Amino acid sequence: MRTKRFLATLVLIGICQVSLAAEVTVTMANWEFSPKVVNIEVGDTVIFENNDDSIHSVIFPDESIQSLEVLKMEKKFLVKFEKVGEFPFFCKQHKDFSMNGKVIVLPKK
Ligand SMILES: [Cu+2]
Repeated sequence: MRTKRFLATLVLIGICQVSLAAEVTVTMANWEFSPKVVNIEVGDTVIFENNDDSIHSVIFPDESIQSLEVLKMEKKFLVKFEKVGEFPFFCKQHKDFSMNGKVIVLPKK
C-alpha cells in the first residue's frame, strides 16, 4: 500500500513537471531569506513572503529583474523568471546583516 502511494506520488510529480510552471516561496523571517538559494526553471515564479516583524526589500542588481524597495509585513512579492541565469538579490534595509540570496534559473526540461 505504501509503495503504491509512493509510486502514485512520483507519477504525479512527473506530470506536474512537464505541464505546470512552478511557484517557489521564499520567506523572510529573523532578517533572513529562507531558502537562501532557490533553484527553478524558466517560467517559474518566486514568491517572496515577509513573515517578519519588520519591513524588508527584494533588490536584484540585475536591472532586467523587477525589484521591490519596501515589502511590508505579511505582504508578498511575486517575480516570474523568463531567462536562464543566476540572479543574486538582497534586502536593502539589512544588507549589512547578510540578508541576501540567489535565484538560479535553469532551462526548462
Ligand atoms: Cu530586510
